[in-house]
Amino acid sequence: ELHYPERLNAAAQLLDGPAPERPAFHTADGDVWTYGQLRTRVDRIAHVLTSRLGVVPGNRVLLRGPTSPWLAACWLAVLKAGAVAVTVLAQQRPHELHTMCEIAQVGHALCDARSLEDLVKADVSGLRITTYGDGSPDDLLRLPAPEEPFTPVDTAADDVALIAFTSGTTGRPKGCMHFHRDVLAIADTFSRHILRPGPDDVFAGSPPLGFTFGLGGLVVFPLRAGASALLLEQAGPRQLLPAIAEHRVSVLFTAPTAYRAMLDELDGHDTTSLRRCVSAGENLPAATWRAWYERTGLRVINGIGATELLHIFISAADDRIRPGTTGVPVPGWDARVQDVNGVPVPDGEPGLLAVRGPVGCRYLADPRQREYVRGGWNVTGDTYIREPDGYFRYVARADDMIISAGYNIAGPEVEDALLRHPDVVETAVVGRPDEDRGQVVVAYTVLRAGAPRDPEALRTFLKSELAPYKCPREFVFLDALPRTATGKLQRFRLRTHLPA
Ligand code: 3SK
Repeated sequence: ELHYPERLNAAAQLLDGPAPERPAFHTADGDVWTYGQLRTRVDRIAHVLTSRLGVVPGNRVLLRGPTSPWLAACWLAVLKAGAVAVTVLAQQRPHELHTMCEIAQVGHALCDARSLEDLVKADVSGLRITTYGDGSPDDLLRLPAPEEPFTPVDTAADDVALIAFTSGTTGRPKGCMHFHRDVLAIADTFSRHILRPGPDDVFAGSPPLGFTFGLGGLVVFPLRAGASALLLEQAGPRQLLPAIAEHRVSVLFTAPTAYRAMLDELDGHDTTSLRRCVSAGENLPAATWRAWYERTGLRVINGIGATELLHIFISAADDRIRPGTTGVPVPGWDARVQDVNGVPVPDGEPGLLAVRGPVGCRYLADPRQREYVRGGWNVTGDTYIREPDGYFRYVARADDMIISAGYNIAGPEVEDALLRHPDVVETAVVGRPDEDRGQVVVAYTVLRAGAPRDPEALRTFLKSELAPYKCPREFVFLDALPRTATGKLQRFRLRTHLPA
């Protein structure tokens, strides 16, 4: 069990410790921020926040911009000043920003000058926006501030430190409140036990800092270990591969789609610095795991996390990895599979994943809290099977089960089989309403450039991989699958035939 003191400021904890000359952040163009420089810059921003902008403990401060050391420094400064960081994605549009600011009652925003336009258009009443990065006289980074160290605000361990938004794959966004101790708890559970990082590790990856997957993997975990992170503004597979070689990245965070895309581009790239490859955000098909292992010799660490629970709570490392499963509860976490009434189902049978641990879901003023937290368990909305030896196997999002002619079909199982076909790059398998069968299986598929769009060839291939009732009735070929800003597949768009 984790024990933290009653008074705790997560930012102060993350920043204190490493020698000032040690690297904290690297950028694509070779800039290095040492821990000494990071501390000085964070303290400057905290002084500006409190003495010039009038931010007081508990105020909610929106942070918006592409991934950069400055964005990370702003996040740390907000926490150090006892305020609450409201993290959003650079891609979020005015209407979404307006809603999130309204829900979180945001009064201040620190915004990368390049991401300003949509925030202004969001037209949030009373919002005081301060920009950084354009070098103008009122740039946050040029505003006069005391040069001395900033004394961290004496926050309680269970004061709110951040509000992270999840829209799931549909619906009005929900703001998830997380405490100062939660920030440390994700590092002291998943990172400490699964990644086991040391000060020489270099973290990098694709999730943005506005997504808690990225905030944990690229800021909290490296700093908690006294290690460093490469913060890339552009972090698609094309940028990641050369960056891994150039910066000797050792811990990689990305999603299954990016592992698949990198496999296509791997030739000629040096990945020998990699020690840990983490995949989360959506289910990692066994086919992708095997392909990455065959090409790199690296065993991808799969994980399931949630914005509601801040980071990953089921995973496995090294020899404990079992491809095709997510793993076992991370030390400190407890998980089970239950029915809709909260009664555990026997091992080997599908049911709803329920977890509890050091971080819990706390939606900000949202009645959906009652659906997510039931009887002390966080019910994530995923269908899982617990194997008799305790491994958790993903089946589908709870609402992604396809029921066709009385058969229960898990879309991801069909997807996994399709991904074993050499021409298939990506696929999403959903149910379409059908008068006779209830639903029929439809496979939305992205093929390798130049591959023939031949449903019969795929059907023939699948017949050797799956029971016939699971084989898609229909194939729809797309250039790309519809995804949310955090990269999650929007199955509802496919189910309801909404355009990408
Ligand atoms: O998949 C997610 O939603 C997630 C959220 C937070 C941290 C990690 C992950 C994978």
